[in-house]
Amino acid sequence: MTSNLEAQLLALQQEGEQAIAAADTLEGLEELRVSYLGKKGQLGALLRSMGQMSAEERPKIGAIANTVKESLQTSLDKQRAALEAAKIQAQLEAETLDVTMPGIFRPQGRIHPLNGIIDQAFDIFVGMGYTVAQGPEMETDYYNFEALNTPPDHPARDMQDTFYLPDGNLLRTHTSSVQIRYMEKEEPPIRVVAPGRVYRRDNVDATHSAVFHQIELLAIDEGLTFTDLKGTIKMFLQAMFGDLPIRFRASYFPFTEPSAEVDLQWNGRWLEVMGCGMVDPNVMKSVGYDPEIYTGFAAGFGVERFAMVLHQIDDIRRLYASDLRFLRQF
Ligand code: 2NL
Repeated sequence: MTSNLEAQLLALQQEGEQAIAAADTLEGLEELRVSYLGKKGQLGALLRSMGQMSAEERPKIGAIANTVKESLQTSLDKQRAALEAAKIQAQLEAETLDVTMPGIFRPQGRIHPLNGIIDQAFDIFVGMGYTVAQGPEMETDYYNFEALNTPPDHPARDMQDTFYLPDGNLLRTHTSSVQIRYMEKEEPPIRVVAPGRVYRRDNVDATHSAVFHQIELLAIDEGLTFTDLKGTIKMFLQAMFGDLPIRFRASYFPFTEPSAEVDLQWNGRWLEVMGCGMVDPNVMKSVGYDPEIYTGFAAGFGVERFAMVLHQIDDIRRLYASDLRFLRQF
């Protein structure tokens, strides 16, 4: 009876260990654990027959049963660790990236050089407290010329220079018209920049285009002087071009008095880069500002010219040709 039970226990151990070693999934292994060591498992079933055993046999069989149990448990733990490691290994292999595979081609867009200049100018002026304003490209004679103190016989109004539309409207020749509309709506103090497309009846060549881009700035306040204008322009040109010599040269515009042109010393040569001046009292009056209380300054520059100087572009037409070989350089 005793040796029979002992033999059965050892047989159970041998059979169990073989089954455990052969288990190839964690789920299968768990089923084996329940089957051998679980509450209603095979080891338990054998031990329940110990009840009929004599008092001297019981400890001996009990000790054997413990060894069997421990041995099976050790085998289960060992096999579980091996299966878990194999599972992780398989997962790692499945998730391996081949970094030598060719990538997916993602063509990258770029900022057009004209927009690059406009963005840069915005950053500088917004940093000085300016607001950006926009307005229509088709304008009335009033907003483009009359409100800007440009008399009817001024050469800029000539059919040769301006695109007139059949209905009497025109294509704006500068973005000053945007500034007039802005001043009509707002009260001083004013700090505004107006970027945009403008139109001139020029013959197209390497430096002229019938459509180009301009940025104008305007400041109106009590007590603004030509010194404020010079300081603002100097800050702006330094931020755009670096710390280069600049000079102001007396000039003339109908909408400013006094007026000046600004030159920049670039590669040892003086380049004309901007026009500017103190807002003419007549312009103040046309938007209903009292020129005895307010003064202001304004300036304008061509975006194409800045782009051509900064990027060494030799022909303005390259900026509109949509040639990818050109555009990919920026
Ligand atoms: C240039 C010169 C300039 C202005 C634009 C302006 C606007 C108002 C009142 C007075 Cl509302 N002036 N604008 C003044 C001086 C020069 O532009 O060379 N542009 C490309």
